[in-house]
Amino acid sequence: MRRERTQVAIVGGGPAGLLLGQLLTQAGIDNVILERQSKSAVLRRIRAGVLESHSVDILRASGLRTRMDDLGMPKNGAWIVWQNRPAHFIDIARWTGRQMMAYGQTMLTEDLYAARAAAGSDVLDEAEDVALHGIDGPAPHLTYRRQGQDNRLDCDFVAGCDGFHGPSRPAIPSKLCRVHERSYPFGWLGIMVERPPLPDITYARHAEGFAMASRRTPMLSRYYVQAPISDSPEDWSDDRFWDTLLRRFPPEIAARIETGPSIEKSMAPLRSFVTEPMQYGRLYLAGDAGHIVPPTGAKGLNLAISDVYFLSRGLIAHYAEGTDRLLNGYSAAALRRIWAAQSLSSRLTRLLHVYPDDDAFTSRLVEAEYETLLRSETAQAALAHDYAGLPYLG
Ligand code: RFL
Ligand code: PHB
Repeated sequence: MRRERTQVAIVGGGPAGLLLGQLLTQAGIDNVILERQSKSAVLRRIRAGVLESHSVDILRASGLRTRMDDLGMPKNGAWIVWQNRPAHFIDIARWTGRQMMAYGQTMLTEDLYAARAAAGSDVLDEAEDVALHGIDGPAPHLTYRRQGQDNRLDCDFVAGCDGFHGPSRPAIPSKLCRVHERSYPFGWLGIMVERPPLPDITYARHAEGFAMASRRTPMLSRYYVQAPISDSPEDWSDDRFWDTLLRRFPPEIAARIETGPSIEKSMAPLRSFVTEPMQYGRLYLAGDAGHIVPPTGAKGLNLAISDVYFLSRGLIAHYAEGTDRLLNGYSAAALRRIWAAQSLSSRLTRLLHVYPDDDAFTSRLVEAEYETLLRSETAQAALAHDYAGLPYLG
C-alpha cells in the first residue's frame, strides 16, 4: 500500500470539493482531492445555473480566474408567470440592492479544475473504494484504490464533499446525527437547446404543473417541466417536451420561446434533506453531502459555496492561529443558511408546482399566496430577500 500525507483530505471533486481545495491552497494549506468519476464525466454534468451575489463575492475573492465576469450574465431577479394573472418579478435588485449571476455550474467546475491544474496539484480522479478511517480520533486517514494501486492518505481533517451518495455522511454514527427529509412525487425533466434564451429566468405555474426557462449563454437555453417521478427522459420526445412547456407558459411568453432539437435531456428528482450536525470528530460535511434542496430557488450550488466558505475559515483559523472556535461552530453557522434556503425552496416549490393529491382547498390556498405576492410589497420584499440568499453571518 502506497502511503501519503496531507493536511486536509477532500472526498469529492464537485464544486464544493474543488472550491474548498482552491480556498485552502490560496491560504497555503496542503490538500488532496479524491474524485470517484473521471474528470470528463464530472465536466459533462449539467446542473445549476444561477449564483447568488454572495457566491460571486466568494468566487472573486478566492483568487480563481473564472470566466464568470466575461461569460456570466448579471440579473436583477427572476419572473414568476401564471396563466390569466399578472406576472411577478422577484426584484432582488430593488429590494436588496444585489444582483444574481447566470453562470453555469459546468463552466464554474471547468474554471476550478483549470485552477487546480495550474497550481500543479490535479484532482485524483477515478479513485475507487474511498473509505474513511479514524475520524473520531486525532489521526484520521482515507484508503482508496487508483490505477490498480492501493493507497493510504493520512491527514489532519477530512472534508466530505462527496454529494448525496458518497461515503462521508454514512461515516457519522447514525445515533449521533439527525436526518430531516422530504421527498416529492415529481421531478424536473430538463433539456438543453442551442437557441437564444428568454432574457430572464422565468418560472411558470399552470394547472397542469410547473415549467421554467433559464439560460447558460446567449446561444444556449435550459428549460424544465415538472414530470411524474416515475418518468424517464426516454418518455419525453422533444415534441412532447415542447408541447408541454409551451402550454404551461402564458401564450405571450410561449410565443417568444425559440424551440429546437435538444442536445441533452435529463430527469432530476426533487428532494429536501438535511443532516444535523454536519460534523463529527475530524470529519466535516459540505454541499450536497450534508443537504439537498429542491432546485426551485437555485440554492444548492450556492449552499455548497457558503458551506465551503465557513469550513475554509475554520480550517484557516486552526492552522494560522491555532484556534478551533470556528471549526467547532462550523455546522451551526452553515445550518443557519441551509435552513433559510430550505424554507425558500420549499415555499417556492409549493407555490409553483401541482401536487398529485392537491384538493380544491389547497389549490385555492396556493392562489391566495400568489395574490398576496401580487398585492403586498412586504411579501415581495421578503421573497426577494430570501431568493437573494442570507448574508454570511456566523
Ligand atoms: P456534487 O456536485 O454532487 O459533487 C460531489 C462529487 O463527489 C463525487 N463522489 C465521490 N468521490 C469520491 N469517492 C466517492 N465514493 C464519491 N461519491 C461521490 C461525485 O462524483 C461528485 O463529483 O456535490 P457538491 O460539490 O456538493 O455540489 C452541489 C451542487 O452540485 C448541487 O447542489 C447543485 O447542482 C444543485 N442545483 C442548483 N443549485 C444552485 O445553486 N442553482 C441552481 O440553479 C441549481 N439548479 C441543481 C439545479 C441541481 C439539479 N440536479 C440535477 C439535481 C438544477 C438541477 C436540475
Ligand atoms: C438553471 O438554470 O438550471 C436553474 C435556474 C433557476 C433554478 C433552477 C435551475 O431555480
